Amino acid sequence: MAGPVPELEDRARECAERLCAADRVLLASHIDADGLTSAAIAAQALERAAIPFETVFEKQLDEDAIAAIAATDYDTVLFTDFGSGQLDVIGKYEDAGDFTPIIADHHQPADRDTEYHLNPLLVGINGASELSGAGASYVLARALADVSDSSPAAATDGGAVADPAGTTARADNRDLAALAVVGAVGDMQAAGGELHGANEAIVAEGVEAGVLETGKDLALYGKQTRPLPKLLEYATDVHIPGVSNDTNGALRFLDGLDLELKRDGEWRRWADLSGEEKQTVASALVRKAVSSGVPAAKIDELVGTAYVLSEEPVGTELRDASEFSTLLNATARYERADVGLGVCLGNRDGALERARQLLADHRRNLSNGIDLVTREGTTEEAHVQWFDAGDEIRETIVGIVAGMAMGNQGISRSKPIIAFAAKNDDELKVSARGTHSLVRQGLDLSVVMGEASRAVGGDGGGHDVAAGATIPSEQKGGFVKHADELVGEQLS
Ligand SMILES: [Mn+2]
Repeated sequence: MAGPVPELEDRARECAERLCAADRVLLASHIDADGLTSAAIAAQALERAAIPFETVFEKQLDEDAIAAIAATDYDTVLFTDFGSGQLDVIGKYEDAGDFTPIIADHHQPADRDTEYHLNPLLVGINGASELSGAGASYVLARALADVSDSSPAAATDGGAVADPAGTTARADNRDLAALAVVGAVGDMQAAGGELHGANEAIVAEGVEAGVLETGKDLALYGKQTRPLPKLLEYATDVHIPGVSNDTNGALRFLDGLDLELKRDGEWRRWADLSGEEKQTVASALVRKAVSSGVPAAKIDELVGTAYVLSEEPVGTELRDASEFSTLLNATARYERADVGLGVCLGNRDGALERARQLLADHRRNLSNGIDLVTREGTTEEAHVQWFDAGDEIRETIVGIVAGMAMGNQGISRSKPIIAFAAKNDDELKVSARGTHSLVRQGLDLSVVMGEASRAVGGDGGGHDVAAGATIPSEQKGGFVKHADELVGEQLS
């Protein structure tokens, strides 16, 4: 049976055969939306193949985490959404006979290889935009269904099935494509509005299996769960004057459309609208953008490909890949991987309620953080501005807060913003955010964070527009000075 990504087929089969030969498997995965969906896909595939397993999650697969894994009784360890970049360390334990690693990852491999290694970068597929960790895990899951003989329908080749999402899709694990798409979307691989490359092949399998629907739709976040006015008000990727960030403006815009906005006293949501009603809103929104002078290229971004999980109830986060991944990230950010995994595995009562609570808490934390930064303001240097949140804002969200606060009263968008938060007793977490306009002028925060942190005995990196570092607490002043100089050189 051909898998969704032919280039990875041989590797996937070798990994799957090795898993089938194991008495039991330790499944280790990263804690984020992609890592959680990777684990959920692998867990279901192992279970269906009747391979006993246990799951552990790590925020970072560092030396200590790998040592702890090696110290368990497991002889076979399946790493998902990490492992490739840590092969130098993992390899030492492999050499010592502690365990056999099997890796399904999409990050840059370290300078060492291993026998059971499934990674798009090894076969010329882009791991940042064409296949996620969940995608790699899905490729493995498909191969596992194929090689494991405990799956009764694996011997048939599909054929005529009345219920496409039924037993055949389960038997060959194609139903897991929906989670693979949530992982890819969570890893920002749908940048530009849609998924590409190997991801597209996975989407096609999900559609065929009856678990996914795709189509052009408004590219706003919250189509399933947000009341219509909030959907428009909170959508700020494409700024539409008089609607975005404008409570009354969004209401006035909708009022002018001659649309049934409420039903039974409740605001309707995008997902509740008929095709015709959606068309009415979308056209009016585009007209409003045009008349407000929004550039054509930005207006194009208002429409994108929506990935709908067709088996999930309408009006829930789980039905929209983007909302689903946001929910998972909220569980990950507060180190509740158990909750995120539970949601992925279909726990619709306890886990889903808990995840919603974590997301609500997360939003409140963000909004409190933004209020705090806006109230206290930033310290301006020649080329950067900064603030120290101490332990008032969690280090896991301080970067998002910094980015969202930019442009608020007193917080300039013409200088990058650097945020400090306590990481532990002697280290600070540093998060830096810029704007796309500053990047066009030469800003590269990945270089700034890397060089300035290493100059004071820390380490860091990231992307041009958003980057981070960890530094010794007493080095804050020196770090700011270095960063300010570096940004000055980049923008000169
Ligand atoms: Mn990933």
